[in-house]
Amino acid sequence: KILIIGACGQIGTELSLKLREMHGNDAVVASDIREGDAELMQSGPFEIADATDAKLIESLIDKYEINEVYLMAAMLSATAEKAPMKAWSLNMDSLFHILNMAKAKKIEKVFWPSSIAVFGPSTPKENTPQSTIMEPTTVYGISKQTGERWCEYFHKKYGVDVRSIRYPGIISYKTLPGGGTTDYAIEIFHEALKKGSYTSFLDKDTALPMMFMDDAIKATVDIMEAPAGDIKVRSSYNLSAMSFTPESLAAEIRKHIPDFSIDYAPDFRQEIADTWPSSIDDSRAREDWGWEHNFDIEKLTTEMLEGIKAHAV
Ligand code: VAH
Repeated sequence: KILIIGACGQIGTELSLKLREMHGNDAVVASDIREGDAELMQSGPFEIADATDAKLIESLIDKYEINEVYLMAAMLSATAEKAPMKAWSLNMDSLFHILNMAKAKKIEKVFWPSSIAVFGPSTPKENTPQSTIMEPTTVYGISKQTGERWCEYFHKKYGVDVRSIRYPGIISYKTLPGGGTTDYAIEIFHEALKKGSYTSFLDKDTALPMMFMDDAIKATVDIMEAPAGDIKVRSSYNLSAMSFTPESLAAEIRKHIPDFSIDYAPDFRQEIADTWPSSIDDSRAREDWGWEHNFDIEKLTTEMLEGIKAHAV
């Protein structure tokens, strides 16, 4: 049985629904600190739980006889800069609890998401390699990089089967993201449909690695289903699908909404984005466990515009 912690977040929601579709509704326990998507809460077991409350998480693991945990709770980059210590405790304590439960053999397999935010200003920006200089300058990036080191440590030292991906910016329409630097690439679609215009908080030529949600879910399911021996990187895998700038995304949207206009008012998030890679070399994920992406910027734009229209009430 599977436990998702942070099941009401942007990725958690769609991941939980996908895992329920694959394994059956009762086999996937969704948990979060707050309530979320109605379909998610009604389709199977749901528990309110704080990811930092080790006792409560352990009691859920016992109650449902959980053997696999997806730890999706985290404070994202922009929000974490505003509450550094709170972000650090949420992002790190939740991970330690799960790694220690896996070490104690209470659970067999763990998924923990990392991010391209582990890289920093001294990292090669183009085609960033799997192993390279990593000097992250954000609280979120520091927590993800530290988390990666601990995942590898628990694997090497105690044989914990923990698997991880460095997600790029994830674009989706079902659940909104909570306080990331890549969120502009979601807001832009909503505003394009609502108002025909958008003011971007990142500058026009800020290129960042991005991915459509379906690809992110596929990667997560694929890495978790791969034979343990294929997962050779036990810190976290580089993962990539596309890279674009606000300007090139706006041009793509104009193919559907010709009058769409964009202007730029960079805020504190620009500084964060400037420290991250613009494109990622994910050949290790492709070689080791057969990663392949399906969505490029064209397909992403069509899906987003149609998805938001279909979801609007
Ligand atoms: C953020 N979307 O902007 C997240 C992410 C690629 C960065 O992990 O904080």
